[in-house]
Amino acid sequence: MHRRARMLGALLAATLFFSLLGAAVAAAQPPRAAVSHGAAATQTVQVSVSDVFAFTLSTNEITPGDSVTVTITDLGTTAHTFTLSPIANFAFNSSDSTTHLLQFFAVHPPLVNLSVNGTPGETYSQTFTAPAYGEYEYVCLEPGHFNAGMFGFLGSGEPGTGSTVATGPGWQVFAIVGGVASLVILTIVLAFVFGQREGTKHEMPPERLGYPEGPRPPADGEAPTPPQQHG
Ligand SMILES: [Cu+2]
Repeated sequence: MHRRARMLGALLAATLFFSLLGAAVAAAQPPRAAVSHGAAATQTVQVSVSDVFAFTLSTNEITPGDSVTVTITDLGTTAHTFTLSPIANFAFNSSDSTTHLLQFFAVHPPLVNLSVNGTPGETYSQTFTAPAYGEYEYVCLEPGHFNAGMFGFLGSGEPGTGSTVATGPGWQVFAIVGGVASLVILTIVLAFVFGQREGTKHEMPPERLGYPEGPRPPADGEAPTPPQQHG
């Protein structure tokens, strides 16, 4: 029994290990360094939105002058926009209405304005030239979303503040791989445990067969002592 408990413990530890592996590998992904030589450097910023009032970005920093392609992906069924202000170091008032924001952008055309309409998996892209040093606010222009907290800052030449940044471009993939590995190991563990239980049903204790009980196995032992044959 102790040996089984130890094996079970080891397998559960392995399950935990693989669960954490996904997160660890994702965390180990180095942030994509901005290529700063020449004027034609390109960068990508992946933005994901879902059914909550929040943006998740692949990075919160771009390099002034770079050609930046922003891609928005809707992971949920809610319509959103990713609308990037062209004014450096300017923040909307948290009480500003969506109408106020629309009026602002009518006067100051956004650097990026992408919309998703709530179809899971839909993706759109727009390329722009990263502006001068500073922080640029991005907001969602769906009514009420900004006031619900759907905004953040993309930094040009510096990290933006108030951004939710995913650790590495493929972190979802690593999380899925870790999850699948955990399920496989959990299945093996359960099969092992129930297999052992099933096995005990077919073991008839020696005393029930009329044989004298054999010598007790060592306290730590697993293997049953085979009944001794008489006659
Ligand atoms: Cu929104």
